[in-house]
Amino acid sequence: LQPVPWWKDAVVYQIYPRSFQDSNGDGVGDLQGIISRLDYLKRLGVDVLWLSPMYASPNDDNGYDISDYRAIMTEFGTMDDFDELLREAHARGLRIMLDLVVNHTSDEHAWFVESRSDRASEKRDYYIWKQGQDGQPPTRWQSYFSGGVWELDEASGEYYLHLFSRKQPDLNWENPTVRREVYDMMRFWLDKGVDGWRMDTINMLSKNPAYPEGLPLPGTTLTDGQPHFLNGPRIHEFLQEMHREVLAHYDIVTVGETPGVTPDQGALYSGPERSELNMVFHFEHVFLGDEQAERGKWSNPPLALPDVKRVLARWQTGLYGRGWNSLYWDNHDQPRAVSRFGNDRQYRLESAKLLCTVLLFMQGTPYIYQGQELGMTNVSFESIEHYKDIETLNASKVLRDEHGWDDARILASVHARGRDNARTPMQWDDSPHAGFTNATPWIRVNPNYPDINAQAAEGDPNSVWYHYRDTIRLRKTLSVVRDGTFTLLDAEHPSLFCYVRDDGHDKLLVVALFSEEAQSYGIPDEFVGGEVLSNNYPSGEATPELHLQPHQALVIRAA
Ligand code: TEU
Ligand code: CA
Repeated sequence: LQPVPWWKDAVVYQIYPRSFQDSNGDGVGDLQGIISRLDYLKRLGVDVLWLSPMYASPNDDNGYDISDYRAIMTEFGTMDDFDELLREAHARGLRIMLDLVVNHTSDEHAWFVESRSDRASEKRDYYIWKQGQDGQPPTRWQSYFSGGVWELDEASGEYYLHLFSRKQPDLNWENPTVRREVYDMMRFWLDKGVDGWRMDTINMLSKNPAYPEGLPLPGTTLTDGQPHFLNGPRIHEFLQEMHREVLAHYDIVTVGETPGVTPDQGALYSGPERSELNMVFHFEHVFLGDEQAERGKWSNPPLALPDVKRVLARWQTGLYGRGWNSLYWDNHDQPRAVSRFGNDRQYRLESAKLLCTVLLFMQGTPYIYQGQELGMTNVSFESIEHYKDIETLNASKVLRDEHGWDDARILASVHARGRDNARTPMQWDDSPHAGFTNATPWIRVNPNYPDINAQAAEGDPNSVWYHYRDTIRLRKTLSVVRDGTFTLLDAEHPSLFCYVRDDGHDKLLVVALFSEEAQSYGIPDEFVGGEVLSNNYPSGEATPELHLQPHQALVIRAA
């Protein structure tokens, strides 16, 4: 029987360094700021800290455009600061997971500068250069940041590919020298003692070599190229090579960010016998309905709980015994969980705790995003001028200029689904700028920080923070959460999310009411009279008929 790998019992906390804690008064978060908050993270009880990119970058996409993989971003500090952070984290029993961004680099990376300088450059093939035809780009694929994916380089008359911004040219993974450069860079960080990788857009590395045209997208001249660069023909070959060359030689954890995967594909990436990754992030729950919507996520189609339940249940059962799930509601690209899936007005506390319970009792490794443990909410800046995210700024121009949306409609979309919702500064206390900085922050703080901040939370036993701390502790005492089966109950119920975990010895029933209307619910006989292990309300017994309060979530152990 294989020993259980440590990451199956771990809880990961994602830090977006730019917005976590400023230590030197320039309004931008930094590594020394993270070091000053390690004790807070230790108290919360998390095990692994995933740092969003802290490498040298011009910050066109806030660090996801890397200009030197072996240097620290100037704003974040120095390599000595990083070494100190790693040492201080390890001294507290905390592991560090870095962000691997190797589908693309910054256009200011020395490799690209050389590649672009001359068609005969030996680094020309580090990137993807193609001739257009009749003055048109090779394909009309749409970029994730609006516009096309091919940028014309006047000097050579050739186009280079960028699935994201034009300052993020895609690396050419068909080139074995590129792959070797990446593996060397990974060893540089792993030899320092780094404990794992979150792998950015990792299922985009292998493109269909024919670069076929994509399917027309409504309301634009662009096409959907995703079928030709997601989960491409050589992706598993590349990941198995990365595993053989690098990953297999370290006791680390890996999670692939893989938009557009099904559970079956998830099993191919995360199956223990696959020698690829330990788990992946899918996006089916956070992008529900967006693909059918006219303007994608900006149309913000309404969420129906049965659809969310169906997706999560499919991943729980689809990977059971075949792979491993990551569990998340929130990250630096998504709106705040309590605003998207909960009720961030009169039931903010109850629904933030409910989301914690529903997430942490499923099978998989949970990922908590900075501020989620406080029930931080979306922000509603009154003007697009206060937004910083390239995805939002590019999209708002297209929505206005090509689709005629007025400012109010654009702002409503950005308020609901913009990535800056997750990037307003971490709210530490009720001092100016929420204790994030004593300067002007790079992005405005959410004005609700006087009520929602870590200092208030740690001073209030009824806070969301204590529910996260206690639920993390509780989950670790229950091996049924790691090993048990998952069975969804009442799949079609419009407002109740109920599931059972069972490992043959222990059985748990999770009941969560995603509604502000009180509701009754009859529980299976085996749970009647059982111990209530977790409850986000002061009272609630395991009676045959539960009388649930708005956004109440309970965990009952079979008697
Ligand atoms: O995101 C990959 C991705 O698919 C993005 O399009 C994201 O899902 C979308 O913007 C959500 O609206 C990764 C990083 O997480 C993101 O921050 C980067 O901007 C992107 O890759 C490019 O590196
Ligand atoms: Ca700083």
